[in-house]
Amino acid sequence: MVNGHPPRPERKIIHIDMDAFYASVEQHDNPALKGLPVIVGGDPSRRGVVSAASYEARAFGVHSAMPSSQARRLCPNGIFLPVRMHRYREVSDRIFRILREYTPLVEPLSLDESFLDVTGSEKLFGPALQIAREIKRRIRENTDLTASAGIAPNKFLAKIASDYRKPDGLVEIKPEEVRNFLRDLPIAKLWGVGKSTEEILKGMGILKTGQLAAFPAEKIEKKLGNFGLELTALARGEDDRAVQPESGAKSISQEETFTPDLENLEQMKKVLLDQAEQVGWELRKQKLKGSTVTVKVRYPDFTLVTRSFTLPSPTDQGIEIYRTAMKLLPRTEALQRRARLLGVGISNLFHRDDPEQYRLFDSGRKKVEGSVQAMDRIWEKFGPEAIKRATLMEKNLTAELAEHAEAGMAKGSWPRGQAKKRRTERKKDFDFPK
Ligand code: TTP
Ligand code: MG
Ligand code: MG
Repeated sequence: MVNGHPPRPERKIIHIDMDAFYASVEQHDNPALKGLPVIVGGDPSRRGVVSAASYEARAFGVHSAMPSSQARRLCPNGIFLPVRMHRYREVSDRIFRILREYTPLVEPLSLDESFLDVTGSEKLFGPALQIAREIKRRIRENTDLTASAGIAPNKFLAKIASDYRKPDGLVEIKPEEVRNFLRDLPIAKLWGVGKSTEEILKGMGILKTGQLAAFPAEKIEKKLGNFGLELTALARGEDDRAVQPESGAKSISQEETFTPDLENLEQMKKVLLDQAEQVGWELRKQKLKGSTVTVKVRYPDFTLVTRSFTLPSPTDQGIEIYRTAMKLLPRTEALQRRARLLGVGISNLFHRDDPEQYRLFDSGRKKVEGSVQAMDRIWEKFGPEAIKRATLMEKNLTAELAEHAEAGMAKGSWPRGQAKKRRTERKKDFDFPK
């Protein structure tokens, strides 16, 4: 016993992350693309950004978050494909179903990534290493895709371990190996260390986590405050955070980063319409409706704002989400300051078949829903481009829904503290910085 505390039981955490996820799904769905440089993301001629690059494309230096135009210069023979979010979600659902068979303690970080606490599962399924191996095998059998897995006594180390031998990696860091493992790891691999923190630490002569672990904590605290102490703990392999299971989707959203920034209303309208339609499509596919619409803007100086509005009755209609987003946009400074990132999402979700909620819908809305169901069938047949044109031509429908949105604005309420809540919620959607 140290300081009167009983020793903590050793935990077994697995981190699973799919390899080149979106690109691998595309290669799976069209086997002719296997072995080729596949780049999934925004259109190179429309200021798009790369979402995912197959390992073949990475050999040319292409990576996520790079402008697609740059990717095309680096890899002129690359095969550029649009993002098909609904398809990646389908595959992701199948993966998560497998994961939940081994423990209820599954914390999703993004569509392709999660933590599992299997401390209590070892009695049933064998050692954590064996569980991870089996999960990888079953994912491969079930989806024909490869995952990388890391096993460690905490989340931070498990995440580092899964990244260590990508693709198709399987790495365990045992408690007695932690020190050795961290000795030569670059400090940029620590959670939360971005360019500026990296520079500060380098200025102190600290390049590797081993050096940070050995550095007097007070000196780090002087430079970086509490955050410095947290980093020092990580560098020493200490991370007590629990795996936090999450049940069901809390929000559905779309967002995109642009280079150069979006600078005028026309561009922003197009993007928001596109995104709102995708969100609506996703809601209807999952038989969900949502009532709080949120617009998210990142300005060129990287500050992030969100603005939300709660409709009086929930919706799954892209055009209604779009109209609401257009009312929210002027509550940001996107037009004055430009937008590096623009996104729209919906939260407060419930299942469409919930009778309690369905009462809320009036007959006018049902008529509109009929037209949209027809449009969904067009989408299924001809893809999002066709539906976008159809929506833009549907003047009557737009006008009708505009009325609904207008009425919603008048009767709805602005949720307090929404922006703050959203930010914490978003955190779960994002990957940790590498
Ligand atoms: P990642 O797991 O970060 O990357 P990846 O699966 O493509 O490649 P790997 O894990 O083998 O290094 O992200 C998962 C998916 O999330 C990715 O396929 C596409 C999407 N994504 C973006 O849309 N934008 C981004 O900037 C990143 C990093 C990922
Ligand atoms: Mg991945
Ligand atoms: Mg990931």
